[in-house]
Order: sequence, then structure tokens, then C-alpha cells
Amino acid sequence: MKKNNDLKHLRKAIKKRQDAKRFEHTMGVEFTAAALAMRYDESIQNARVAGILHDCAKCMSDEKRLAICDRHGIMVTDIERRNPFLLHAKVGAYLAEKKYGVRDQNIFNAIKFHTTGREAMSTLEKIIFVADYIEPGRRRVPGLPEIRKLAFKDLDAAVLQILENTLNYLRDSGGEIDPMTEVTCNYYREKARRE
Ligand code: DGI
Ligand code: FE
Ligand code: FE
Repeated sequence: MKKNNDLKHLRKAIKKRQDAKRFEHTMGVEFTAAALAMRYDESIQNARVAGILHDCAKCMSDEKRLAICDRHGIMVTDIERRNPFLLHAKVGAYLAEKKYGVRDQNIFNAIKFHTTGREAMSTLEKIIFVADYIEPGRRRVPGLPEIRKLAFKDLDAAVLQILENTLNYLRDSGGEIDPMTEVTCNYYREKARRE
């Protein structure tokens, strides 16, 4: 299949499974991930595929996400069991392979870690993590214009800023923090300090 057809096919499949608002976000992430791929010498095609698929398990009930994990031996941590929306990343990576035929490990990982991040992310993983936060349709969050600029200057610095914002937001709103989000934040804080 030609690459452009591939993208068209994936967009069409996802459009059927997401509500209009979520699909608009998906298109924003595809677009932004492509722009960041240009800036950071990453594969534009891979960035677009990962962008289209990153939230493929978002428009699904918690029960369904948990059932997919149980059925396919995907490990569910305690925090994920209590906050099953977090599973849309892991389940999304699984579906990217099984349902959408993605064969590239780097693309799965970009989907799998797009919500919490992880230590030592690949360029593609960071691109999706950042694109998800800064895409044009993202609702206003404090400091977003600065993070958008920063993303095209220093990708690691943008990753760190997003993690700090997310952790502050979770602390203020009383959301339960996934230890993975904290581990990622500490890693990028330490990395910035050393460089
Ligand atoms: O799926 P999206 O809404 O496009 O974006 P996302 O996958 O980054 O999910 C965003 C939400 O995830 C946002 O409200 C913050 C939340 N999040 C990120 N890290 C954690 C977290 N939520 C909890 N409870 N714990 C975390 O550690
Ligand atoms: Fe998401
Ligand atoms: Fe998203």
C-alpha cells in the first residue's frame, strides 16, 4: 500500500471510532507531530502514524479497556486499575499493532508512553508526548504559548515543562499521580541540570 493511502486509511478508521472533538484533536496531533518531525529530523511518516493512532483507545469504556488488558495479558498497575483512562495509552499501543497493523516498535512506544512519558524517550516518543499537549486545538492551559515556542527550540525542555505543569495540575486538582509521571519528570529535571 502506498504511504499516503496508509495515512488516509488510518484516518478514516479512527474517524469512525472517535467523537468529532476527539478526532479534531487527533488531526491536530498528526499535524503538530509532523512539524516537530521536520524540526528534529525524525520520520514524518512515523510521526503522522503515531499521531493518528495515539488516542485510538480513548473513545472506549473503562470496562472495555480493562477487558482488553485481561484478555491479552496486558499488565494493569494498581493506579491504572483505579484510573482506567490511563490505560488508553497501553491499550492504544496494543491495538496499533493488532488492529491497525503497525509494525514499528518506536511507534508503539510513542503511543504507549504518550500520557506519562518515560525515562530516556526516543525522539519520536518525545514528539508525540509534546504534540499531544501543544496541538492547535488544545484547550488553554497556563503557559501554553511559551511551551509551543519552546517545543521548536528545545524538545527536552518542553517535555520537562509539560511534566511539571501536569504534576502541578494533578496536585491542585487532587488527581492521583502515576509514579511513572513522577519518574519521567525527575529524569528530565536531572538531565536538564546536568546539561
Ligand atoms: O488523551 P489526551 O487527553 O489527549 O491526553 P493524555 O493522554 O496526555 O491524557 C491527559 C490527561 O492525563 C491529563 O488530564 C493529565 C493526565 N495524566 C498525566 N499523567 C497522569 C495523569 N493523570 C493521572 N491521574 N495521573 C498521572 O500521573
Ligand atoms: Fe491520550
Ligand atoms: Fe491525545
